[in-house]
Amino acid sequence: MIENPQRYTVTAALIYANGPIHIGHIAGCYLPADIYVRYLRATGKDVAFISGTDEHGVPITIRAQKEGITPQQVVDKYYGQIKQAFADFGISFDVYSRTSNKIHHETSQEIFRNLYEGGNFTEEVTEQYYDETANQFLADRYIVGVCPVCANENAYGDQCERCGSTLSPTELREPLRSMLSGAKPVLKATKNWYLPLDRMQPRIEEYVNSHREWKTNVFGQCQSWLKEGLRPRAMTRDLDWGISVPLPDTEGKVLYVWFDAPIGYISMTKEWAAEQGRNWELYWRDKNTKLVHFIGKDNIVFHCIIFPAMLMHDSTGYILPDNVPANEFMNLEGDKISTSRNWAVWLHEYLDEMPNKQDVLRYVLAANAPETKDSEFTWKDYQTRNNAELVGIFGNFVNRAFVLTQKFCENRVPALCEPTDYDREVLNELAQFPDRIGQSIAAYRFREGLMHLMDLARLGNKYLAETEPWKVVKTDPTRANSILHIALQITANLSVLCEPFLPFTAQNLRHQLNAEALDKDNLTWLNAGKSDLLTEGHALGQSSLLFEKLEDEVINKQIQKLHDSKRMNELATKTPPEPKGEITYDDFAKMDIRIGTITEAERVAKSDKLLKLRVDDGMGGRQILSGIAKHFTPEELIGKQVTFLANLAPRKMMGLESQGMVLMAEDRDGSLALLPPHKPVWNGGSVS
Ligand code: B3M
Ligand code: ZN
Repeated sequence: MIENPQRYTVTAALIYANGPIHIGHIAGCYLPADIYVRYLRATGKDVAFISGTDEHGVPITIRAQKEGITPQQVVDKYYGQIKQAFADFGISFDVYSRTSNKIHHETSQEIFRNLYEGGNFTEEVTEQYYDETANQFLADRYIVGVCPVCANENAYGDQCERCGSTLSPTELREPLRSMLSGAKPVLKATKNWYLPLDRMQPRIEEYVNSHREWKTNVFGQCQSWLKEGLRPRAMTRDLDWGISVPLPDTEGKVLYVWFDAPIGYISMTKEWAAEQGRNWELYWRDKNTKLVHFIGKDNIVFHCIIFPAMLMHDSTGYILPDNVPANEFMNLEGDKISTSRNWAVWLHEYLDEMPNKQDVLRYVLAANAPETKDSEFTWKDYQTRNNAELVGIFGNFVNRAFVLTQKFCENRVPALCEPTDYDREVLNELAQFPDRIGQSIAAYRFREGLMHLMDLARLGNKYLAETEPWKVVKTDPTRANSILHIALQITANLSVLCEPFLPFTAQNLRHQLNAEALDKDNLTWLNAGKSDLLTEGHALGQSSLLFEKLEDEVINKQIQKLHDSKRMNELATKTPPEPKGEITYDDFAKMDIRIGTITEAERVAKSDKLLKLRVDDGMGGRQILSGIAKHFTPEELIGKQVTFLANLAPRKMMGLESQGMVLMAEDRDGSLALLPPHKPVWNGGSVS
């Protein structure tokens, strides 16, 4: 671990540009990264915060196939959307770029060449599945076959979605068809370049073992890979979407997406540095630079083993990741977040539907971040944390400090007089917070840091509750002023210390404190902890509530939306019932089907299913019992024409006789529909 770095290169995973981002991505990776970087900047550190979209690989081509557009169209569409959502959410990247840029292609090819020339690849000819109709080798995802574990006939070459097994194409019991053309895949020889990780293991092991300070989940995962023994991994693939391999006779091959993607951090740093007139090499080659990768847990091996292996074998001299504080996953309302099942809270939709509530989501996701184990987001918890914590603790304290100052001190910061012992105790406590919060953030314990921040607001509330300035003012106005002075200093400290977590609130609070009229160094992290952030006599700005209470209605709407989308999704995959066996015309002609009108309808006592219907059948009327009470109210049926089976043998139900059966159509979602003729016809008219 680098103890006193001169500068920081902080990266957040390059998400595939094949769909929008959801709260799981944010809680797992982008929010912790942003909190960390904002804290570094606040403490005056030199930091480059790098991210962008990963625009290569099979996930992009799959999406293109699904949407019926080209891979280029896919990445163009999602790059813009993702970048905008991050910006609106206050993720403060220094650069947000893309791996389709020229500089990235060049940088990736250069590193590939460096490794090649250094003798760090092995060439291997292997048999890979090939689609003879599409004239293409097939990525694992494009091969459909029989799962060796559960016999599912629609398993993919990389995974069976029925039983969840991770597979390789040769493990499929039988490769049945190519997703490109439907043809049966055949094996064909092909040459690719491999990173001989087996050979490189000792050096990688030494590197990983020098980082026992890594989070247990991260270190543990690395150890288990190493223990199993690393295997060579192909760094080129037979695919037509990606960066071409910078070697002769490699047509139809591209760099493996996990080779080029992490290099994106480097090429994007180059873009940023060029724009800023800085030297990118300081951020990637200087030993005093601390390199930190924020990612989700599914990317650990690539960032802790494969990328470092590439960097350490490139003789041009790169630094290695100093830390990879990967998080676990965040679940949603009791279920795994799933893009394909549309079980997610999408960031761009949240920003639309909950305007100006970025910090509420940032707060809830940070308070509940999956730092050490999977965690869970629920809208109820979101509501409670907003109402009880942001409104009830943070907002409440700040609001009281402002309102009392307006009331008793003409909205100016009053003087501090001789502090009492209790004042001193509170001020001493206040002085601890910047370090306390900072240490948590620096150690990647963001939940803990946020808890400390809220403790400062709690301290403020407690101080006001115990000193009661609104009472004291009647007998000792000087003392009341002094109390408010301290309360305002706590407020000013909150505005500084909340910034990494709640940047919009920090901005708002600064404005309400009229920070613009203060010396610009006053409200800074380096100054925080002190009790003179606000000068005596300083005029405060106009105050307003920082947070507002969220009513059940708003929350229930979000919950309903989630469940609706899940239902829609389930319905979309449902198929009509299996066909029944053949019948003859005579079989059909035996049925006496007729039209009638329901003239009376009522519930059958003691049954929650049955309705008793009176049907005008043109022959004096009849009684039919129908198990549709859950679908219709009696009132809505009266007067409706229906189709019914007239010659069904009478049956007794709940002691009542049913003379026939009303026919219904069943919809995809299980709801029922009556079958009236398309124009009114006479009762008793037959259907044939
Ligand atoms: N694109 C996987 C993902 O989006 C991959 C991350 C690359 S980080 C260099 O989860
Ligand atoms: Zn399976």
